[in-house]
Amino acid sequence: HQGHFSWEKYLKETGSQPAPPHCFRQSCSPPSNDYKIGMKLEAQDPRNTTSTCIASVVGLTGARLRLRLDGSDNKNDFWRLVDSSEIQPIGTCEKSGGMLQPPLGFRLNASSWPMFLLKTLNGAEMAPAKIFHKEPPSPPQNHFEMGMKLEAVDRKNPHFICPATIGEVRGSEILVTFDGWRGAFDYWCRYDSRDIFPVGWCSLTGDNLQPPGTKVAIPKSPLPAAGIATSMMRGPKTMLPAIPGHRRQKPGRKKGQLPKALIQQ
Ligand code: MLY
Repeated sequence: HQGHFSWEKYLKETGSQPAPPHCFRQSCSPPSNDYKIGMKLEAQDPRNTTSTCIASVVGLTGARLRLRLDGSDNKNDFWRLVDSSEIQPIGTCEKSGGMLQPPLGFRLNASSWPMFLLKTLNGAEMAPAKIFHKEPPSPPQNHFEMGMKLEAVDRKNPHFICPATIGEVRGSEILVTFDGWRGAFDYWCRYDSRDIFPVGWCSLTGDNLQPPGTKVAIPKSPLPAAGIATSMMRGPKTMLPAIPGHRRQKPGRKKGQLPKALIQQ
């Protein structure tokens, strides 16, 4: 459910533009999610990306799967789009001559892996090949511009997708900033990251879009006729004061001030 957040109203209020869909490495109509809880598949271990592991679907959210590696704990769940290249049907690894690996932090002795694998796959419901989708191609170049709005995964809380703004563009990299939050969740990523989506994505997939935070005032639309008075009232989130190549936030801190990472957001 979308709460009561409306992009239409918010874009008007903030006088901002959504990043056009061709900026993103996402299909123009989101892929269908035909997975079921409990299905098993092969996934790259996010903590050890050279390993292919067995994962179970433990949740479904829009076009994403909440995955847990078999033999791992429940504290390291991760989320993947149904058209991620990091998931594949069971049997794919073996076909290409590879071997399924225990996850990093396998809870049993490494010597019990072959038996564990046998048992975990015995009688398991394997996700059928037809419900996997091909990953969309990367756009040929970075079309993002500072100030454009988007929906982005909060990488510190990856179950959340939130309203965000492009804070800076540098070559193939973009700074994703989270609207209404002070900056602790912001990150740099490539323009073709799978963690960013066009405005309206969550409402198409039925995923839950978080409302903007309330820590930083939402800058009101600078009325064209209002001139200097409104430009002085603008908050730190407007597009004007940002200078390319400069950090939006001061990197240093004063004595006695908590490190940014420790401030409760
Ligand atoms: N610190 C908060 C979580 C904040 C999530 C911020 N995202 C949505 C940008 C908490 O632990 O509740």
